[in-house]
Amino acid sequence: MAKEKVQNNYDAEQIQVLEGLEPVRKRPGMYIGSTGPKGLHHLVYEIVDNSVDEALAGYCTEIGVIIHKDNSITVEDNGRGMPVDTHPKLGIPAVEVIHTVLHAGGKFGGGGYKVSGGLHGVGASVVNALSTRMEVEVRRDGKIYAQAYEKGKTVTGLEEKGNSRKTGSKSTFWPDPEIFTETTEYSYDTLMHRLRETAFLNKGIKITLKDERTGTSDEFHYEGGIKEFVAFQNQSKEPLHKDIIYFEFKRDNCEGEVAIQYTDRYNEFILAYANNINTVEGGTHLIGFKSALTKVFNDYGRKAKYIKDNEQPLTGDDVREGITAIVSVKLAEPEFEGQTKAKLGNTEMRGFVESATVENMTYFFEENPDQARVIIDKAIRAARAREAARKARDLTRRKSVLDSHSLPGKLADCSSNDPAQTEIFLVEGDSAGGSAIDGRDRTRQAILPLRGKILNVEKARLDKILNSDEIKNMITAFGCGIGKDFDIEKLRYHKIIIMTDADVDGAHIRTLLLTFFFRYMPALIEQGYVYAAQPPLFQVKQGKDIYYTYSDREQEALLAGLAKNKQKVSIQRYKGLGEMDAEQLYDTTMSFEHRTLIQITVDDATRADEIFSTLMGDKVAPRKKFIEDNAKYVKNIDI
Ligand code: 28F
Repeated sequence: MAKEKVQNNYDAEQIQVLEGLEPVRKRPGMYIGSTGPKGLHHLVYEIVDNSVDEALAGYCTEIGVIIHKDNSITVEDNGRGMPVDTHPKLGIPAVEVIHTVLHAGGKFGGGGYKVSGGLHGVGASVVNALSTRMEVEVRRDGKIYAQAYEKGKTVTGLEEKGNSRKTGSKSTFWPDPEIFTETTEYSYDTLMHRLRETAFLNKGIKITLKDERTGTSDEFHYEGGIKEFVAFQNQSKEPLHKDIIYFEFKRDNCEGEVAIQYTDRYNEFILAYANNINTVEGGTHLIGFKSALTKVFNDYGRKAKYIKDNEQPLTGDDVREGITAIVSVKLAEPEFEGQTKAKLGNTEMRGFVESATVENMTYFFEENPDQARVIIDKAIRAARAREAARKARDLTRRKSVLDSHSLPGKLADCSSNDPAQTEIFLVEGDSAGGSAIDGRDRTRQAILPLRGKILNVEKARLDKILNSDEIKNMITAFGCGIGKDFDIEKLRYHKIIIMTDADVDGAHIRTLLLTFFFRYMPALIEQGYVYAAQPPLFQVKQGKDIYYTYSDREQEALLAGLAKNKQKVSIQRYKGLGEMDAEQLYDTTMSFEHRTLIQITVDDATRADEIFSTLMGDKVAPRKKFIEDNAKYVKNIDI
């Protein structure tokens, strides 16, 4: 009697095949974070990460990314080529498993490990599920194979297309507009920044990006890896010492590398990565790095008698003043924690990074006593300034200027004290400030007039910053303190609206304010409390009708529309807020129903640090280049 064959012990992969990729299309946010622009760009990172893994395994040296005119994307590498042999259990080619089974292609079963991360390696199958079409081409074993999918479903067999002596993988995908309802348009800038970062983090890989919509292209190839990353981040700062400190370290199946260079700045800029993922929430590797720095500075500083025995030890803030550093670790089983899974949890990584950093920093200081002296001196000066700032703060606190119950005289506060309902306008100039005070909604709108330019905090230390009245008035009015004292819960207004003239000076004041917020109250920007008001550019009168327009394009459209009435129009171009009376200023720029506010956000701290240190720093060449590179994005410059 033939034994009845009961097949009911499906393994995980077979169950996944049965389920298909429907779960991904039902809840895409679970797999790529969001279906907005960030999620759209994650699709590219997922595919690129597979090529990066092939490079880290030692088989791929070049990765090419192309944005096509129809906003489809091609990623190509010169690795071994995805396997095409038939999967023993599923009876389909390995390349098809990789693209149709969720969480399949746990890349390297044995020796190597998957180190690049995207959203922690959800892989090509998710990209496939969220694309209307995906075409894959594999070159290996002297042949060219191809297969196509639509919304995650296989639509062709694995076909042989011809012969080739080269090896590698190429994927082209068309993001599904049903999923990416906000936009399916790729940002060259966004991809360029991430691909450059990836090239920095994986030394030796050549990554090219080409935009067929514009003809723009870039190539990133850094044999120096994160050492070149630090040099790049410091290009518009003054380095404090000649050498970029660099060391790498390995243990079992973990590896790490660190690059450090101090500059004349006062802020700290440290990027920490785990498996190429920017752990913006930090984690054990960063904790280990920071504690090692403090230990080495104090040990070496005391031994060299730079720090007297009776003097207080240097704090973490002191030793990190002016630091630019990249800490990058790669490990087999990373544990990502935190709100956005961007915090490394592996406890062993703290000791791993700490001991390597203590050993290598001590070695560098002992081998380069002159550079060590300069670096430690800066930390000692920072400690003294910290002391001075503390005294200044205590002093001002005694005068109770900084805390909120005695508000600065210049502040015209609002009557409501429910932060969620209230907003504060930072207004350039006393005349506009006066109009804003007269025209405002006194229940919900507070006005703080700013007299001219404020201090450029990019090049000033905290004790100097606390001497500026404009800065002190803002700190007091906001009520949430700054730096280490900052407490977002104490913020007195949930909208901070910068209202400056629509001219170059107004833009400069806005930039100075944003530099101050970004350096000393970053959470205000990160959590979306900061806005820029949009004053009108023109007032147009026709008969008794009055119109306001906010851009050249809007102005042209309005004039074209009014031309049909065959009636004279009079046009006034506003040169500054002060030209409007209180009622006009309120109606056009402040009123809840008519105004337009631009919310200030920081998507990428690396980028923001680059922009602020370039624009606000003291090196002219990088600033000139930045402005030339970005002038094309500026809408209305009045030359
Ligand atoms: C355009 C994106 O996806 N490149 C890839 C490889 C190479 C191998 C591989 C990938 C083994 C069985 C899991 C080849 N030969 N570029 C890419 N290149 N995946 S993805 O293997 C997949 C794993 O399934 C590869 C020998 N070993 C590995």
